[in-house]
Amino acid sequence: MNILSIQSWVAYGHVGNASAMFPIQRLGHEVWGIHTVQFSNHTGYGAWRGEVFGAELIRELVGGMEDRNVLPRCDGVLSGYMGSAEIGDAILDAVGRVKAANAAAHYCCDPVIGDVGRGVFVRPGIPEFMRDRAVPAADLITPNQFELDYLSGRSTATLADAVAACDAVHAKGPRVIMVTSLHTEDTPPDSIDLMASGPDGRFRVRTPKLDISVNGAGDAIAALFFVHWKATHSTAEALSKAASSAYGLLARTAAAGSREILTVAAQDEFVTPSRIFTPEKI
Ligand code: PXL
Repeated sequence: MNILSIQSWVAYGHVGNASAMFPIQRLGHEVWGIHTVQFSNHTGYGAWRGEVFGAELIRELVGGMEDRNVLPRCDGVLSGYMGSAEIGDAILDAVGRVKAANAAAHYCCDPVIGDVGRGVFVRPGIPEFMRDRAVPAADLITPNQFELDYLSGRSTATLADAVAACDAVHAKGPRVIMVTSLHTEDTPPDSIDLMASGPDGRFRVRTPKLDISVNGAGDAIAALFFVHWKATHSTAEALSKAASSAYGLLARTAAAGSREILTVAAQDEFVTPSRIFTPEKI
């Protein structure tokens, strides 16, 4: 498989493409990385240096790949943290070009907007861009609970609310939705749920809640879910594999007390997770 991944890059640590690309490669696939920013480190540190790239650079790189006639071999586009709404436009343009070259390609959008604890952490205009432009163009999306609430215009206190919110978002376009970091009245305090909804059903996995605060885990989960879904077209199998690998990655990170996810040290978890979480049909 060849996946075009358009996300941020950090020199130190693992978020954006520096979180998403290696798991895809470790699973044996090619990933073509276009970076939307290059920062010294992730923004969770409160300070960083570097540059947000312009939309024009992204268009140039896609244009250069078009010149090489490689887009017909692109099986999917993955996007994450966008930096600016103009970059979002360039990403949607890339999706259109890839799909024109290969009708079997899919677009997976991780609609990075914010999180329950932090609120919205992207620039003004990005939340609306995700809701009104990117999500309707996507085949798959991977929101966390905060993002699902925003995209659906609902609040999700119960699992039934989350299902209804997914239905509202399916109606806008995406056929497959994976919800991460889901905490409802049905979730025990020591657990965290992930849910996925697709044409083959709705499923939930429950994993132990780990006592860590890291950035970039969602970027790895989205990448894992997308490639496993592409390989199987099974919502349940993609959810199980993504959740199991992500849990293994985070458990290893928690055990080491690391501020950065241990993408490299925990690499075997991407191929053979230590613990397999089986989805329940809901
Ligand atoms: O994980 C999302 C993300 C992506 N890219 C950059 C970030 C973060 C989260 O902190 O800082 C640059």
